[in-house]
Amino acid sequence: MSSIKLWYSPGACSLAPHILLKEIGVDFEAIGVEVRQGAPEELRKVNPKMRVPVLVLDNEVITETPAIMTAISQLAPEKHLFGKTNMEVIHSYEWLNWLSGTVHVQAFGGLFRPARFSDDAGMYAAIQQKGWKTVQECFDAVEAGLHSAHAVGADLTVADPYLYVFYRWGVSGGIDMPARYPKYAALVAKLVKRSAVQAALKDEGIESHAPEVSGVPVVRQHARPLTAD
Ligand SMILES: N[C@@H](CCC(=O)N[C@@H](CS)C(=O)NCC(=O)O)C(=O)O
Repeated sequence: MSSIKLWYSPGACSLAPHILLKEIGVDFEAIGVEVRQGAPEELRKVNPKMRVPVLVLDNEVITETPAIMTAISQLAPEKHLFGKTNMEVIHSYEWLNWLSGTVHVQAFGGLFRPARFSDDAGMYAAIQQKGWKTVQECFDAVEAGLHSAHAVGADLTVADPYLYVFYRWGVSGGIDMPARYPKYAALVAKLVKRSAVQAALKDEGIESHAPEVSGVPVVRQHARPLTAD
């Protein structure tokens, strides 16, 4: 592979593949754009869907986070980023599909981007309220679905950095994540110790939003649900 490029936006879902590229230790170019107020026009030439992340391997353009994670994993099969056994691979895809389709698009999409769900601006508040409720239901499901410091198996897989993205968004939204979701917080506390995570955060110029090792959260705020990351 002679050229690897990742289009990302600071703190967006693209943080997950950004971390994975650091994990596998390849040289790549990280191209930052800001999408909070909508994707910039320059993104259209590489992804007509106007979304990050976008991975470009030589001349091959890959969009959609689960596909991008699959491509990164295939660059370093020895890292077993989808797990070591067939069942771990299956569970990794189970997490990816749910995180991408339900947690991101349905829950946070309703909260941050109500215009995707209705052309009637009068509906936005109701859509955001439902999105906020769904976010918390999803976090309850994450907490119930975690049984160790990793989402799948005994080591890091693609599910861990993807879960981290939504943990950060939960903190940004004012949820006391360590108090309400201690297993989720423990996964994040362990994850952020990795040099790959620290390097990706530094590149993106963002805070970790991770709990202190002691379990005392860095951020304690009252619920402030209707803000975008
Ligand atoms: N289905 C896509 C969703 C990507 C997506 O929605 N990315 C957000 C950032 S987290 C984005 O680019 N938003 C720009 C916009 O909505 O204009 C994936 O899984 O990669």
